[in-house]
Amino acid sequence: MIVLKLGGSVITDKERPETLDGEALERAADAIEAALADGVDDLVVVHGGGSFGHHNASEHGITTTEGTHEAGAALDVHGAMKTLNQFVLSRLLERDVDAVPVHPFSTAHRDDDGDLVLPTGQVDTLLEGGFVPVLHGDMISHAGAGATVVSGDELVAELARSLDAKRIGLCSTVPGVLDADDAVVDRITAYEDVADVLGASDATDVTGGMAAKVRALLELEAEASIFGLDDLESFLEGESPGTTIDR
Ligand code: IP8
Repeated sequence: MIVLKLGGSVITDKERPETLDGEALERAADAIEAALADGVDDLVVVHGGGSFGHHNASEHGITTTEGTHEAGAALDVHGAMKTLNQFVLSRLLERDVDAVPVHPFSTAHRDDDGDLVLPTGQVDTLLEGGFVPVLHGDMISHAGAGATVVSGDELVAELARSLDAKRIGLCSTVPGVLDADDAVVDRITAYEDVADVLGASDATDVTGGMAAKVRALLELEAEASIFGLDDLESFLEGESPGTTIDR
């Protein structure tokens, strides 16, 4: 089973609110279509927000730990993410990929410790039925805090754990984690390897950018790859492009 995250910054124009990067999304959908035609099965797709969701969350002061008790605020973020999800689904459906949505707001929550609880029976059953479940960063209920943001990266980590993923891929705007000379770091086995080169993300990102991605992936048993859109097809075909994260 492969868990693939399409970074929000890849499929949207992150500098302009609620703007798709149509060409990039088409390319990602082409790569997924090609991989499925080549016999890849059991694929779960997760996408981030990019210019959808993050701006709304930021305006309402909502993060992964600071919640809201206002339905309007929660639905503002959730609605933006559902809009982007619909774009992703439609590009996949146009290519006869049997993509269906799974909205975390309706299925997941954070417990008293703030830990993500994500039931995966639905995703598993969809996979058995030959579907490609497509999840997304979203709002989720949070014990004691109303509703907070859940990032696509958190969902990837939880799906990979629960469904025992064989491969995890994060398709990013960069060809991997870059070192101080902008060269791709081949392999990361501990956060300290890259702590001094992972700065904060430039644009509004309430869920922490590359540093959070690396930290989340380091907690997983399975090997993960961070790579650019040019390498999406090769990742889906079994190669390990970009940066490999393996603790
Ligand atoms: O772009 C968070 O997903 P991410 C999306 O994967 C929201 O961090 C709701 C801000």
